Amino acid sequence: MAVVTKLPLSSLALSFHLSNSFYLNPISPFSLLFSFSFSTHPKMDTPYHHLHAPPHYPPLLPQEQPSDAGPPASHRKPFKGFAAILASVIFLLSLVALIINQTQKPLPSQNNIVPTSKPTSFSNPEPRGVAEGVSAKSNSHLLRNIKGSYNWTNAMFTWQRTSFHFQPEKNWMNDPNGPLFYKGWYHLFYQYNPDSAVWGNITWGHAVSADLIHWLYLPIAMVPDQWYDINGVWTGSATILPDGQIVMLYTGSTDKSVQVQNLAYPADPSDPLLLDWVKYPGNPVLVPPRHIGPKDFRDPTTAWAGPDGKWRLTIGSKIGKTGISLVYQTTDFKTYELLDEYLHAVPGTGMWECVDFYPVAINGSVGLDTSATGPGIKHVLKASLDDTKVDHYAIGTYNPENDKWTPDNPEEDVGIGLKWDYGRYYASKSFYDPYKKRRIVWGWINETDTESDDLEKGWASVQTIPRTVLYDNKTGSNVVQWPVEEIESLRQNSTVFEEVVVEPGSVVPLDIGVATQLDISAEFETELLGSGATEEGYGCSGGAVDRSAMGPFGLLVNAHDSLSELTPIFFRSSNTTNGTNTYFCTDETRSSLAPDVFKQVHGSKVPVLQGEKLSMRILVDHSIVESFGQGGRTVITSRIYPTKAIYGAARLFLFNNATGVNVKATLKIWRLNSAFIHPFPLDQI
Ligand code: DQQ
Repeated sequence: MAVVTKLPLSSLALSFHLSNSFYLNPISPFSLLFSFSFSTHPKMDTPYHHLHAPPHYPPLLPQEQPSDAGPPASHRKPFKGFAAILASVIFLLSLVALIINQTQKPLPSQNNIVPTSKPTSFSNPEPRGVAEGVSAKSNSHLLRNIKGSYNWTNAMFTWQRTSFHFQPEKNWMNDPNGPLFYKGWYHLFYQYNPDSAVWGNITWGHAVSADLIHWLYLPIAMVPDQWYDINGVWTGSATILPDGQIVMLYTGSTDKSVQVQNLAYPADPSDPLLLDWVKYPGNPVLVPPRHIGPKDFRDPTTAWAGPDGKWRLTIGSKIGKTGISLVYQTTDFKTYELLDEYLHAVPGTGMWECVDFYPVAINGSVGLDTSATGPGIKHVLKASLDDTKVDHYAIGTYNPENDKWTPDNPEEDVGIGLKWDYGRYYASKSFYDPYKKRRIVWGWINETDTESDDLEKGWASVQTIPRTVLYDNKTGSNVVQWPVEEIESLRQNSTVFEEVVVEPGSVVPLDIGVATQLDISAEFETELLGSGATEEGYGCSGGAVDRSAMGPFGLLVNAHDSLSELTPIFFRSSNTTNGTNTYFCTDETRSSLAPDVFKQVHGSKVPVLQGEKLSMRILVDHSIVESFGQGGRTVITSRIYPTKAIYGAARLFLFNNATGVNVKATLKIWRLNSAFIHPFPLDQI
């Protein structure tokens, strides 16, 4: 077991900590002490030479008000109350000063009113694609109130690029499109602007991989060159017919910006690289039905075969504020019949983009082909909500007789219950991998910086690590997502830390050297120090600094040694009158000193079953952090923009901000190699 020693703080730090601790945690004796790991005794699978006595680290204390995630903390703390009163007084004084100031100026006459000027800090705050009715860079409303911009350096921008995630060499990318496995290659297509780092002129970028990790860029597969897609070759899906033929259906934005569905197929099916694509001369094969808005009809799914042998596919739309999923039947993918009934509809959820619909086995560790039905199978319905830019899903039952799907739990229906990923993630798409008999899902990690910063750095967006998806037969209420096993081929030397005790209010460095490319597997046990009294209402919303008896605790990734920049990934439990609730969260509020990036607290409740230890897996790849709680029941992706915790200055820590538990952490941390992601050497074949 690691030795953890408590030492008194230096006098300056002591007064700071004591005063805050008094307000934050009047009862905990531990808040008066400062703990640090004197020696964390890592066990090394490979030799490791940099173990040294760590410097002192103060506990994490509040700095700024984080944003919303999960239920709000119900306990108002004296410090917060005092701060609120102080803020109100300052506000009232400012108001009085403003009124006095205004009364000294002449009032503008009615026809002399000067329009309020927009904040000038961003050269181009309006995201592209909104006018077209599709998502694009969707954070401008979040950034609207942020003042100031940061002096980014090329070194900072360069560091942000990932080493084992898929991203194009340059320019803008959004949704993953038509993933498939064909003649030994995994194909990924993606929404891509070949001309700029902002959304527009959308084509289908194309890359192939033999293992889903190392990628080779191929020439653009489809460009907007027909009246029916001249405003963009938008999102679509592949269906592989039983005879091996590939059918690609995609949305085209026409010369009049009407959304239609088009058919394309490989020009040479014997080409494993599927380099050339032919657009069906009879396109479009589907136009918006009369009751559907011309800009509310997009993103056809992979088709599945029904018991009558006909193919079905579903397309997202909306009627008023109700998100819907239209169902079409076809035998040849050229002519279609629209069914009267929707696959499903949920009031209040708005436009459904990028619908995904597929079966999952109730008992089993393999994925299912999209057409599988029968006993022992449930169906996942996923919609990307245009209004909120969040991917939601629900598990339910599909009736192939009437092509309707019913959620298992109507209170957790699509768009009002589970999120596919609680972080920065959108427009996901799955496919069945017949080679390894698994279902794999891709998602788009979008940026939270400004468009002008994207233009400056010359690229925008990253795809997640492909994840396998399985029904969670332990809980019966969610899926589990897990990075594809091939990611393990990047693992280099690992360091093991066993049973490191992290006491309340402490931050413990994990001396693994540079911490920018990591695969972290961590388990946590807690030892109650007090009575374990019930506390209602704690979630993720207060972030990593909102202390309560049983949390938060976890890891600080991409953390600077001074703790001026850090990204906590943590659990927070509380004993409520209904049992123990556990939340899995990330807190981006201190991830960057730059003011012009949007930073949020993300997370949700995570099911923890009797006898299970709390566990998390984290993939750190420079500015992307993918976190999997309890075996992937709750997943959170972050795109962060550190300014100091980069290159050799990015470090890893354990922290425990709980006031009433000791935390015992056991970790295995692998350094990950970079993936090989380069243009395909087409001139050599
Ligand atoms: N992105 C595509 C649309 C889709 C949206 C356009 C989702 O087809 O609805 O780039 O991000």
